[in-house]
Amino acid sequence: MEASEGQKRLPTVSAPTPIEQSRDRGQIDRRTFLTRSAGMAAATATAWAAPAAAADAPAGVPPSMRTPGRPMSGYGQPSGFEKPVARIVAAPYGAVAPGTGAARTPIHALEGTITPSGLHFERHHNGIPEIDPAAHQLLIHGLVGKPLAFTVQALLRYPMTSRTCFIECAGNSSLNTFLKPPQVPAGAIHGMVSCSEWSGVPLAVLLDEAGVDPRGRWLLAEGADGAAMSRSVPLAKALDDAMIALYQNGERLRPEQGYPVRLLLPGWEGNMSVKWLHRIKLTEGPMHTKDETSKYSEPMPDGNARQFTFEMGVKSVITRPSVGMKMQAPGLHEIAGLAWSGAGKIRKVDVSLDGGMSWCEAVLQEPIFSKSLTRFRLPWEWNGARVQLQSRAIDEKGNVQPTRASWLAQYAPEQRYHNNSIQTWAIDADGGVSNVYL
Ligand SMILES: Nc1nc2c(c(=O)[nH]1)N[C@H]1C(S)=C(S)[C@@H](COP(=O)(O)O)O[C@H]1N2
Ligand SMILES: [Mo]
Repeated sequence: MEASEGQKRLPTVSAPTPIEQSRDRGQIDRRTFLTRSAGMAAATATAWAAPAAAADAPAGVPPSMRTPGRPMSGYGQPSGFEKPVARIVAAPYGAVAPGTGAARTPIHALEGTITPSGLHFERHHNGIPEIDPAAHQLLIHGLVGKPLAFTVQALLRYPMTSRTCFIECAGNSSLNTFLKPPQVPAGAIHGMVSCSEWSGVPLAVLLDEAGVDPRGRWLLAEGADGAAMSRSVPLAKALDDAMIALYQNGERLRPEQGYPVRLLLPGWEGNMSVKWLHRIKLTEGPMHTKDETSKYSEPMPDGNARQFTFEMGVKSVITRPSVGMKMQAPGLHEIAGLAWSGAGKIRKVDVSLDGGMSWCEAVLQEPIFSKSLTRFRLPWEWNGARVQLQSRAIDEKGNVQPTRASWLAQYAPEQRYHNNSIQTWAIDADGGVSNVYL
């Protein structure tokens, strides 16, 4: 047999070469690490996950090579081996209103920056309406020269544009405002954020056709769902980068994301990206709808409330390691996570192993898009001791992600929106990960 012939050992598997450590907790100087690992790659002498020693012989012939594979299909599905990757559904009103609530993206189970469409988070105020595109229209009226009604077919004829951006619910990460830190996966806490490539028609083009009256400084956007979700949007945003989105990651919008038409306001609180959009009315001022008074305003310590806090703050979270994972063994690991800002591009992400006392700069994965999820990574040698992992994002406008204490201090005690504060994951000597408040 071939396998018995060459029993020579591959030179691949050896303990990781010691690497200079900038701190006693095992934080590696990134440049040193990267230079060395590049050199070692050629010599194939680095073992991140201690692969088993193998004989220097051709691999055996697995069953998959002995038979033809299964046929093609019209629409691909994830591997059956990956079935547990699913949204985390929370329906707080149960059977009374099963479509009201949220289903979060399992960000801890994903890589890269684009959220698969079937895993984009869902947030509905009265379920997902079933809308026949042939019967649906988008009306632009109010303070315009000429009210216009666009069929979906008409919208699809316009020149389109594509852009990548995140959508984040203002209520994302509100679990971390509870008294005790919830011991649930990162996606269950921070998964009301997702990132897609959206395609559609710039709202500015349609407004130009309707002709905005100079008195029209705001617009009301209303959805055709059972919640009649509606928000007031300043005209400046509508003319800047607002999109009438028709496609998501190359295919038509998913019903959960607003099929057949949604408003997309990049970087602004998800609530304003009105789904199942059927009406835009130009107005002189904001309408103070139920969705922007009873909700999506933030009570302050002095009894006043902030209203129209449109932009989502600069934020990051380490997705690996995080709660539910276990460090297999001391040695080389990659810390990986997501950063984003409603103000533009992410400029820098720092990682701390000691609960924010010292910081090391992570590597940002290119390309970095404005108002989009950005992947950061940091190679790290865990020595088996307890650490407190944090990440802190800084955006191109110089905004810095706040600590939990400084974020909380801005608001009345029960305030839960716009929580962009720093997340701490503690890793214990047994490799278990827990959520801690610092
Ligand atoms: N018509 C309508 N639009 C809506 C909502 C809704 O319930 N109805 N939910 C809003 C909220 S609160 C958020 S966070 C985003 C969520 O978008 P997604 O479900 O595509 O992730 O849609 C917004 N647009
Ligand atoms: Mo939301």
